[in-house]
Amino acid sequence: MPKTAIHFPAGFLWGTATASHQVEGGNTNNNWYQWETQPGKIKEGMRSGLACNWWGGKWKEDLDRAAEGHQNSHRMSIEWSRVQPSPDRWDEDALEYYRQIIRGMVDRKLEPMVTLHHFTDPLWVTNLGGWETGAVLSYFERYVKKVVEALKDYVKLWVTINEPNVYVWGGYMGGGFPPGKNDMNLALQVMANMVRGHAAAYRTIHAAQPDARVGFALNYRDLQPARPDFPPDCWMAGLQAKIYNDSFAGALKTGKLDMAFKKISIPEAAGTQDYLGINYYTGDLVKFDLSAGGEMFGRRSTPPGAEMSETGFIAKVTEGMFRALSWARKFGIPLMVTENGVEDSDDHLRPRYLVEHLEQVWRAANYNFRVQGYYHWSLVDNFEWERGWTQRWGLWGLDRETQARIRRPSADLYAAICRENGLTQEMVERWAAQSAEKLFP
Ligand code: IFM
Repeated sequence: MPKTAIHFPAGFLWGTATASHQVEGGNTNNNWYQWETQPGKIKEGMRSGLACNWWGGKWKEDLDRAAEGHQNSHRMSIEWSRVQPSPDRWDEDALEYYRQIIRGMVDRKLEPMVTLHHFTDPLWVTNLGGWETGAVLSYFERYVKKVVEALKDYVKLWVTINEPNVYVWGGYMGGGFPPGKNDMNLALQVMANMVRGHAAAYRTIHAAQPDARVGFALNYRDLQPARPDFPPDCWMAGLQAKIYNDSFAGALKTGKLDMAFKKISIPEAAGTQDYLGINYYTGDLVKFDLSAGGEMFGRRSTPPGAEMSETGFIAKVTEGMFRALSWARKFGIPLMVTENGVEDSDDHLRPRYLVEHLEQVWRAANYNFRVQGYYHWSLVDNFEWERGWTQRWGLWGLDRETQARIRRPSADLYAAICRENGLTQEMVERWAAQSAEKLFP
């Protein structure tokens, strides 16, 4: 029987994604460093420490791996606390080092996608009240201006804020992120300030670089009713999706932040995204339950039968990727999968997770959804926030003692996919045999 293949549109961006605090090492001037020093905040008392030692130069060999793996883009983030260690000081050396890293990407033919805020705030920002007050906005705007002026010769693709919904849920609704508060009103304030911060960043970037492409990265969760023919489950799933998935992106379209219980008008945010970044990992079923007040009366659970990741953090819900991209069409702008991946130290699941999610992206592209790129999380194992080093997300493993990188089979599979700009039947049979029948029936 002749073998077959599926292909992505010409010019599709293939990359991996990383973030400053997770890979650089030695970040001691931000809210996460402070969080790590407090007992009980990070699993097993783990610390980011040297991380993947990118600040010590290891980015070079990791970017070599990305380029040798036929990727044509890389998503990284800038650490605000390095660039502006105190409100009145810019660290030009740090900026120059970021310029070097980004030039390193360009030299390796990796188009840089740069995130300006990925969960971490400088400690001085935290001490000013973080994103809880409007005071942060003018500082953020100045930081963005400084970075864009320094990097605009090399960077066109910008992500203003990574996963504002996770920052808010994690930090203000008991999710294990700093500042560890549980306060709905503060959560709303922070979300609104992040919308304002995004809007200010959008305008600042475009003023400095008119042809920039600016978006943010949304953590999209596929929230489905547990009993699709039971209206209360449908309402609860819809309500949770409205708040978690729709609110931020909606505000950037309409200028209104709609958090279901409260609507905040932010007119300056309307029309401030050139593309929508989607970080898609997993989904939940939502069941109406009067005893689940903490979950807004919609108890979330793992879809029955879904394959679970190593530590039970991710349920493999591949159709959720298609649903995410389908949902995103309503914004009428191009789409990027800015993150997707799974924690899996022995790579027993990652190859299947990867090919099956990519098939969903391919389906979307074939229905002419405007999806333009895919970034796998992540290039190499890195510091996974409150879960420390207990989860391994890399195409490459990391030995933290020696800083050696360990090639996982998925690194070879992803390289073959990027080179082909698609998936061939041979590839899937070789690296993800269990998915072969499903993808190529
Ligand atoms: O590691 C994180 C990343 O920082 C943000 N998105 C999800 C990833 C995996 O949990």
